[in-house]
Amino acid sequence: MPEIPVPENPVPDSDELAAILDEAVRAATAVPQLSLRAPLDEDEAYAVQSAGVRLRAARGDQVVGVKLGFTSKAKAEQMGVADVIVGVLHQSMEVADEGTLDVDTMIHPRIEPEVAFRLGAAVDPHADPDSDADIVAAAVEVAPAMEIIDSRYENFKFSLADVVADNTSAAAYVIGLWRPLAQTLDELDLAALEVALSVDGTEAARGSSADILGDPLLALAAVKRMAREHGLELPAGSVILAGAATAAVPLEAGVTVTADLAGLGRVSLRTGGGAA
Ligand code: OOG
Ligand code: MG
Repeated sequence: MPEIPVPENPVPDSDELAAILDEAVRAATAVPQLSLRAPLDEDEAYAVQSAGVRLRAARGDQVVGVKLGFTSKAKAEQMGVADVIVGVLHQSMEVADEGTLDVDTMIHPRIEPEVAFRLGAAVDPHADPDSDADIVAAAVEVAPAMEIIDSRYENFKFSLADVVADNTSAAAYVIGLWRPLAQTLDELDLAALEVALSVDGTEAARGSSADILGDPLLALAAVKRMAREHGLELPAGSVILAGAATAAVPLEAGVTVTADLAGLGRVSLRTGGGAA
């Protein structure tokens, strides 16, 4: 009797799934949601994310920090997804303040105003798990920021596991002037900054830094917890994006986008690309 052939590896492993998303980035072409081909739980989704981080790192694209997603209601409602998620920022994603981002390298980018922190010292996410005192003390700088997200999925639609696997849609970020955090907290209520996002001078979104977990400083505790749960490191110098303060706005070619976080400062970028 001939042997019945057993299908080889019917469920793709995390490296294979990460390669699909990595290719989608490189080709600037959307792919179907991974969850449509195979069920993906949260741990598997983070395994795909870290396989993708390894692919980038192998190309010399260093990890520079982490970002939170869905820390604001506006974002969670916009995307229909509720839990806070964490992703990884790479060096190649950085755009200089007032710099130019070529949107032709992206699929369907959106932009959102954020608050950024920088760690002056390493934080061990496993040390003192019930306390955030270490990460709050380590966060020495704060800055206005914008994140450019670009889901690798068709129609920017995904499940929670899909978006985690897709490194939380992270695509690019721009950071304004860093300020010392301690001094800033003496002068400003970081939890009550008016946030406005404008495109070519016209307001496109408005919110408050309170929309980020009630207080962007609380993002630090969330980052420590998420790093512990999902195996991320927090070395000195890490950039932390606390999450968007408003819903994200589609990013077109040939515009200037500015985020104004009253009192903290402004940050802007221009977009290149479009039909030449
Ligand atoms: C996921 C990323 C969410 C934020 O700041 O809430 C995020 C997405 O909306 O595609 O970065
Ligand atoms: Mg974001």
